[in-house]
Amino acid sequence: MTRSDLTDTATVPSAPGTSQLRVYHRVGAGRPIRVVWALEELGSDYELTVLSAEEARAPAHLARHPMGRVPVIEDAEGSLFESTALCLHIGELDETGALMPAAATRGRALVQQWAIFAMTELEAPAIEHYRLRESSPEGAARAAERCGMAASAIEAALTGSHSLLPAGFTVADIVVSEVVRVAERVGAIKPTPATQSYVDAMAQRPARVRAAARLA
Ligand SMILES: N[C@@H](CCC(=O)N[C@@H](CS)C(=O)NCC(=O)O)C(=O)O
Repeated sequence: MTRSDLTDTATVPSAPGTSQLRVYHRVGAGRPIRVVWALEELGSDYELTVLSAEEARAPAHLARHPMGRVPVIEDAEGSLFESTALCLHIGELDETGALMPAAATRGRALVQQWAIFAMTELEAPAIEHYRLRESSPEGAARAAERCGMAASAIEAALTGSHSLLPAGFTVADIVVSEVVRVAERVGAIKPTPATQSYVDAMAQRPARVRAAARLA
């Protein structure tokens, strides 16, 4: 892939035109920060393309994501999507293992467990809660109940610390803390002080602050 293949959208280069990795974001989208945060934690070189809503629905982006969504990453081999899958992939690519315990270890399994748990047991019902809030208050309440159970499980895993794994910060903390923020924002949960303290600590990590600034 050459840079000229990528000029169909507004581009904000991260470093002088050398990166093989591109992240697609859309103005106002909440999930791309997960991917950009992981890249910033690793000091990775990447470029950012910010799509308009119209560009996200255009054939060029539908070829990257079948539903025209973000985040998407693209490298010389092609494009990939799903924020959590992207975070796990980025963590795995890093040879230092800074964000991801070694393959086939209990630590790796726990990272995958919490990342998938957050997406399926908290983010999905949180979105359902939001969608049903007017048409079906009972359905919304049931979804919020599921969210509350998931949030309790996360809090129990934290055991007063600021990482899900006892060994420290991993990709799981990126995904889980961002999903907790989504659930709180849509009114599906009210985080306990312990969970809020975790989310606040995650938000203050320099890499997340840089990621938020890049996407602003
Ligand atoms: N499960 C997907 C959800 C992606 C998603 O819904 N992204 C939003 C922005 S945060 C989007 O592109 N929405 C546009 C649309 O729904 O058409 C992921 O985690 O990547």
